[in-house]
Amino acid sequence: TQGQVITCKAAVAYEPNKPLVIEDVQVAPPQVGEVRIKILFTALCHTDAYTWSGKDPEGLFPCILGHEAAGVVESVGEGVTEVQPGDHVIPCYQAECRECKFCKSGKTNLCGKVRSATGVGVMMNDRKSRFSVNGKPIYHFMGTSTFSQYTVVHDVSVAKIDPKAPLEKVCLLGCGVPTGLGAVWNTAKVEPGSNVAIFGLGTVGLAVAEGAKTAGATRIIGIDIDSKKYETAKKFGVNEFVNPKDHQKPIQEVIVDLTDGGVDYSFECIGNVSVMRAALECCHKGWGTSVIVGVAASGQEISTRPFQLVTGRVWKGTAFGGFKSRTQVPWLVEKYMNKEIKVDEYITHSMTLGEINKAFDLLHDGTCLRCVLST
Ligand code: NAD
Ligand code: AHE
Ligand code: ZN
Repeated sequence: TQGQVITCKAAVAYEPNKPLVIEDVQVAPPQVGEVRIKILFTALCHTDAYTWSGKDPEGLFPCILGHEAAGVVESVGEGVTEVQPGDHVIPCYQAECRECKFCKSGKTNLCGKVRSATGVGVMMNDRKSRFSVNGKPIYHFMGTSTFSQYTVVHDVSVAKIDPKAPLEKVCLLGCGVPTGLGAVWNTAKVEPGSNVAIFGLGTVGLAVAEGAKTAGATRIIGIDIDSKKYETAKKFGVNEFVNPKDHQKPIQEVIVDLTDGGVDYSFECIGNVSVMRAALECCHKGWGTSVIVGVAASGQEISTRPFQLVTGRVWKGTAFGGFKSRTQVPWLVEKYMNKEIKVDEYITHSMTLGEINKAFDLLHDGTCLRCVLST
């Protein structure tokens, strides 16, 4: 198949919110600096649903969504040196080129090399898509497009992993789990003995809890409007639970009262701007730090009294938990293999690519954390 167009099945999003269509898609060979991957497993993340909803200003249609996956390299384009056919890999929506201003800064995991292309659904080389259906181009998504049996990505967006790792599990290390762990370890840098509040107990919030527990946090307060979330959350380290619906007072006041003035760290893992405000305002005066992890829709804005920051609270955000993707995803895979981090526990459902619309329905059902599709 090397050097040839591959025809395979992919789930195409033609329009916002219209059911995805399983199509025969043509996948062009990888060009210079590109890698064609046979995707074996892909999970669904809330961000896929967000873009599909039409609220993402970077959402383009028709496109192939999906960004949390694992597979095997099928072929590589000219100049690709770090992976070869047969390598087991995880596509990384957050690239790492190790050469750009961002990568060299030592201050961020964001990479500037291919972002201008991945934000508009094309490849860097020729600003074109490698996907088409009957000659009509289909946009890429987040530089990954994993809801497809084959995809083409930039070489700076591929992490080569241990071939012994179970791909049906470690696909989760492409987004949600690292994001939560890294928000705690890299972005907030939670110290032992800290009090932590986590808003939203989906996969990302639970991974924050796991990260906080391993960082030695004492009180790990989970906040969710669905009280059923507490049972599962306990297994990830949440040791107190608050449902905002059980209280008359604003949730930030409830947390401040519970914690003698506020928490040391809070995390917003929902994508709701009024909760982002509450998450900041439940932080302790003088040092409390709030990390925004949730993705909010186009047009949404955050607000608070500047006095909140003047009096020492800190507002931050995180993308992929601050992890350097190509370097650290393989390290996270090793941590999983050594049983130092959970992955299996986040997988509540398994289906096939053909059942993807059913899997999206599940995403809005409180019982689903991650649904893994075999392609
Ligand atoms: P999810 O839908 O599984 O979890 C959200 C949780 O929030 C649910 O348990 C829900 O009951 C709860 N919730 C909803 N409204 C609430 C409210 N007002 N108060 C309290 N709880 C509320 O989603 P997920 O997959 O865990 O993703 C969470 C967010 O993180 C999404 O916005 C996603 O797009 C974003 N995300 C960001 C990054 C990043 O790199 N920054 C990476 C992955 C995901
Ligand atoms: N296109 C969206 C932005 C979405 C967003 O913030 N994405 C996160 C990852 S979410 C993964 O589930 C991210 O990494 N952002 C950094 C980046 O460079 O995109 C919008 O709203 O514009
Ligand atoms: Zn995601």
